[in-house]
Amino acid sequence: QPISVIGMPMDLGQGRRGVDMGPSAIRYAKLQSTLEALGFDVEDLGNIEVPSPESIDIGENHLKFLSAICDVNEHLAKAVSNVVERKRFPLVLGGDHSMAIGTIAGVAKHYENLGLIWYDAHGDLNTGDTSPSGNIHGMPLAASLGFGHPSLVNIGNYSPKVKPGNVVLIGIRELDKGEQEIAREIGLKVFTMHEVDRLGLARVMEEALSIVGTGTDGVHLSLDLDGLDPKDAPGVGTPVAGGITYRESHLALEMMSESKLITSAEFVEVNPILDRENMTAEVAVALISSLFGKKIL
Ligand code: DIR
Ligand code: MN
Ligand code: MN
Ligand code: MN
Repeated sequence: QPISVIGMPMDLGQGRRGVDMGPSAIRYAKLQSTLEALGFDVEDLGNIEVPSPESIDIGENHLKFLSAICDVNEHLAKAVSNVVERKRFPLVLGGDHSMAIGTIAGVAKHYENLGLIWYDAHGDLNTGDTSPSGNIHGMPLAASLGFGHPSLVNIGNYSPKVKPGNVVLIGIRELDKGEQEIAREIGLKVFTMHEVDRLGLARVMEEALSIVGTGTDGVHLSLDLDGLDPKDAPGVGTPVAGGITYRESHLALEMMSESKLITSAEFVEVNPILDRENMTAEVAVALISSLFGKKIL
């Protein structure tokens, strides 16, 4: 299937500068030529326009930059939706994770029952009421499930985008109080680092793929680079020790590739300012190659 790349230079959803340069860093790490070498037809649609934080009002402190984030996510949703309509695979580069609200809004309206893999150190299950930071990058999974501020929940003019039973979280090792409560309440399937250690990543992926592949008609992958261990992916704004390794992550994406379930993907939170020699963007491109079927032999 042909691939369409969209850059989302979003940094309004969190407090550290530089993540707006993530899409450039991933392109600089040879994304397009790498995918073309695998035999794919790749078009790059460029970046969605995102205002710089200096140029706009931060608004309320528990939902920082709410109105601008909603505006740019509407634009992203339209761009992603157009790609799906053209029967191409949307590959979105970020940018902080608040952009997932737009990506998923653009994808989910084309599926009756979208599956969702949330690969992250964090649950991103906060709402304006539970968030300790007011950073909207900690809220996109909640918003996609229909929880939180109406403006976030209703991006694309419909809600919810996904059902709890079609979602798996992988790599989780930091949940705020309110996030634990909502995860339990709605019965989310969370593969924390405890399960990764206990079962091994292969077993976790088998279970995860069986959940998102049952009764669904498409699966979106939302991969936050901070799901990986900071030793392997240091260029992220909110690193958490004890993460999924580089090798385990390759296995995870190879298994996703073999499953043939994934119909859209985003790779987010790459921050080249915090990185070492663009290593995290290079990891993103390497993982994207595995997702698109790169084999060693
Ligand atoms: C924290 C951090 N749970 C928050 N979230 C992050 O601000 O809501 N998500 N870093 O990726
Ligand atoms: Mn606008
Ligand atoms: Mn995270
Ligand atoms: Mn995240």
